[in-house]
Amino acid sequence: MSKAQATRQNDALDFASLRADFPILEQQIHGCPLAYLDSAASAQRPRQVIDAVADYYRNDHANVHRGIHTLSQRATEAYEGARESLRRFINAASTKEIIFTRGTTEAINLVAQAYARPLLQPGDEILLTWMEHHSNIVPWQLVCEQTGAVLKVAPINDRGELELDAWEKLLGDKTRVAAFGHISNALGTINPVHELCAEARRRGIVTVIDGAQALPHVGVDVRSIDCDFYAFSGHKMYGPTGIGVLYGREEILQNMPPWQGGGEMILAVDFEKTVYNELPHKFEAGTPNIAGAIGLGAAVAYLENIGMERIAAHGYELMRQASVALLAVPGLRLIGTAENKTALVSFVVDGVHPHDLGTIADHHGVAIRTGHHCAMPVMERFGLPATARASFGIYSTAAEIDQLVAAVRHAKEVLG
Ligand code: 7TS
Repeated sequence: MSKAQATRQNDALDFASLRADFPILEQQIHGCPLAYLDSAASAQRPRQVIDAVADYYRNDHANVHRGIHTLSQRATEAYEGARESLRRFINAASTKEIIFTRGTTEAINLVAQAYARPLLQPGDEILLTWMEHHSNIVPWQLVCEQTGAVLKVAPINDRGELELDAWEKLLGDKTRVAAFGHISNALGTINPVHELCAEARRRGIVTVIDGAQALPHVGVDVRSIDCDFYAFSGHKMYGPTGIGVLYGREEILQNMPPWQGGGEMILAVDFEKTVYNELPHKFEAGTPNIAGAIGLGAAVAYLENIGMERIAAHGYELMRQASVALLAVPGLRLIGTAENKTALVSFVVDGVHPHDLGTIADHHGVAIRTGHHCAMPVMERFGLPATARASFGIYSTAAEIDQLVAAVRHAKEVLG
């Protein structure tokens, strides 16, 4: 065995041992070991995250930023400590740039309403791509309806890659915002975000990146990417649901009006005038998801401990193995074959509806997502109503890929 092979094998063993951190994976479904291959929809949580949330509720819970009593101080420290963990994780310049939201969806809506809406004039343009999740489409459509701005959409090729020349040509004098995903949830494509942001920056166009699928799989450095906004969700990166982050460049956030009004986001209120709180609190109206932020901080610590480079290599390797194994099934076609791709496989099988495939897979203990994956334009681009999608997490194994392939072969036998 070569040294490289031995390292790979050791790494595979290490990753398999991580499974013990995820209690939910220990169960059987329909008498088979659970193969959870739906991490792109929501990843599972390790004990470390579950314990951090439970410990917080058991020992430290109180409202944040308000009380001088001990519990409130502890809760505030833990909440703000999580913000610092997230700042470090994505290499933001300041915790003022880390706004806690409910998730990616809320983060993008915040940008559309508090950044874009006051700025947009009729005829201004917002540039999207054909591979976006609905949460990076609909908030922009809403703001277009409110302002008279128009959406432009850059095409993707048959492999599911963004057509870069076409994207660049669509950046015009009227483009105010370019919004794009870092990694596609329907295709697995990794977009060249550094290049896209550099091109937009040259033209003074603000960039908004949907990073929901990137944070769990690749190291993200917002200063190296040089984006203006970057949105992501905790639950896809092994943290709790109902918590996520909007990163925004400080100088832009400073000049934006608040989005929602209420407690936490003010310094002083009277009926004539309200003085808004400083960043990031200006954008966090109301009691926040304190336990969620603390759980997300624990998820970041967990990921940092493994190392994002190793995690990226693992996700790529599982995608590669699954692609090879699935392509050996007659009549199976992969949807999304980008050169630069990771951590999931979308596919269709001749004569088998993806939903039937999903049901049969479940009877084999295999959890996959079937449908349009909240990316209907992608389905339209490939002329399909739906695909089946297996998506991987740090706990996913080669044995689960075998289980998936056996389920697909069985579905084909029964239905194909
Ligand atoms: N953007 C991308 C690329 C996503 O994959 C998702 C969720 C979202 C945004 C929305 O994230 P949320 O946490 O605000 O809901 N994607 C999926 C999926 O692929 N299957 O279920 C949800």
